Amino acid sequence: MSAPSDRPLRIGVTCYPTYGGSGIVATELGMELAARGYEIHFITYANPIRLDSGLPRIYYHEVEVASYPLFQYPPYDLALASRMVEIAEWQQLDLLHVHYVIPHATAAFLARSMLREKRRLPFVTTLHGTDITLIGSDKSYLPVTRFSIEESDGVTAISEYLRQQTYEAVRARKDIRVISNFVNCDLYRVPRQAHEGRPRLLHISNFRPVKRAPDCIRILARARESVDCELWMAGDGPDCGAAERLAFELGMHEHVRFLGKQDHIERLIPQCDVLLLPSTLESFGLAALEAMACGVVPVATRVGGLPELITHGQDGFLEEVGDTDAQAARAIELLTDRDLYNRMRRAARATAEERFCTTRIIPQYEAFYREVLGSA
Ligand code: GMT
Repeated sequence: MSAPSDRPLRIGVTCYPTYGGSGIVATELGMELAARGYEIHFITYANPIRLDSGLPRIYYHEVEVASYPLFQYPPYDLALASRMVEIAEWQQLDLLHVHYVIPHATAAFLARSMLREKRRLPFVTTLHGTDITLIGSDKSYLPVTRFSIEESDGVTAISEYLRQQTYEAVRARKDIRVISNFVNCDLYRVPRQAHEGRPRLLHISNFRPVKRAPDCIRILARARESVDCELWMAGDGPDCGAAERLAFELGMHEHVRFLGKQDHIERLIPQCDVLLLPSTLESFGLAALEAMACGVVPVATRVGGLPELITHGQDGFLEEVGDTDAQAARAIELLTDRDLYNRMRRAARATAEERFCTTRIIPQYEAFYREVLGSA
């Protein structure tokens, strides 16, 4: 069977649906492709967050994992592979696109192998970050991570940093195409009017230790020595309690709002001025890009793929991990120097529009699918 050139592709998408940036990117990519005429079949254990299933050409197929007294660990990856096979056959899928290596690329490899005699089912794997830098580099998963990458019909990474890491930490012998994360610049917009109330810092994350969420409280405390500002913390996760406790300890609790998980982050961001991203590591930093598209200037750390997104002093600031004084000083600069702030917010929006808008990035995925189908 050759690559279908006369009709939009039918793609099966697997991601972590409820948690983290990789699921968000997978979901938004699926919706963008569906809007361009593709048929998108999400094969996941739950309905992906941010998925608008009312959209045409979007389908959701739940992966059910049967439990059995013998199974101390129910084998999700096997249930996923079986479901991929089933959906590929029923829906005549052209390819699978899996996000995050473990176990999604491994399950896709299994599905492709199971269908070998009947039909072709190539799969594309997108690397997002911790699948390489944490899980993939851990010795218990390294061999299967390397194998699953090398067996993929096509591999993409969300930044040049992550591509290099995959070669260095996982020693995968595979061509890896860098296709950056993206933002819909029509949805994420600069507000026409300034928001009401005090200047506002924002943090968005899943509050895993890698995000260093409590640093945001320290930055707020230091910034408040110079500016009467407040902090909004959006999202939920393991460090949420620690951040809240620290807010009380530092006497900041009246100046911080914990908002929990947000369905419409594009409505929240424009109500803020500065995004704080003090992470130990970010392979890309999607929250920073979404903020930039809304003209909210990021103060982030000089790690991973962030320098590929943020040009220090131009469209955001980059400081060292843990140096909350330096990060606070940048926030103060932005909140007190109107000219600087206006210049940087325009530059941030321009970066989002000119380099990372869906109109630029989605066609790169479309071309990559055709390439993979042409050569698989
Ligand atoms: O840490 C997260 O936010 C979740 C994690 C994931 O793998 O689900 O995010 C990674 O992928 C995001 C989307 O591509 C990137 O924007 C994040 O930088 C990356 N996180 C890390 O590298 C720690």
